[in-house]
Amino acid sequence: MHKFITKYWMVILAGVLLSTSGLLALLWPKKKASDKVLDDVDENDSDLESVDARVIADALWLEFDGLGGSSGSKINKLLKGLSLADFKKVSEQFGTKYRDDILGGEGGWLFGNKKRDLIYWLGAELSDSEKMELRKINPNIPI
Ligand SMILES: [Ca+2]
Repeated sequence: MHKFITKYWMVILAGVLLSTSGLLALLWPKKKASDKVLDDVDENDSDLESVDARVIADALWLEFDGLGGSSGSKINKLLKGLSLADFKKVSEQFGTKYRDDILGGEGGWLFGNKKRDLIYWLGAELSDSEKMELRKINPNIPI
């Protein structure tokens, strides 16, 4: 038995870690899915014209679509001053787009990736420090 443990301790440890993390994932309280955050927001509370929401959504897409991450300062400029209702309008104009999470741009449909909404794209394109910066500049943005 002792020999067995010394020989396979890494395998045993990995097994224990895996089953523990699996159990934790099951028991952990579920965070509200990012695509549900805007469900209760009424876009009629927004004064942003649909055409302006469209312009912002298009500019965000232009920034996102490039390979790798986005420039946080450009994203911040686009989202500055938006209310949550404004953001919902922009998000609706943005719609959902395939993201290749390896290359960081549009794509990945070959690998069965899902179409992603604006909140997902923001989370994936910005680094942790850029997200912090965005939250500081506009705490309404739900990322
Ligand atoms: Ca990108």
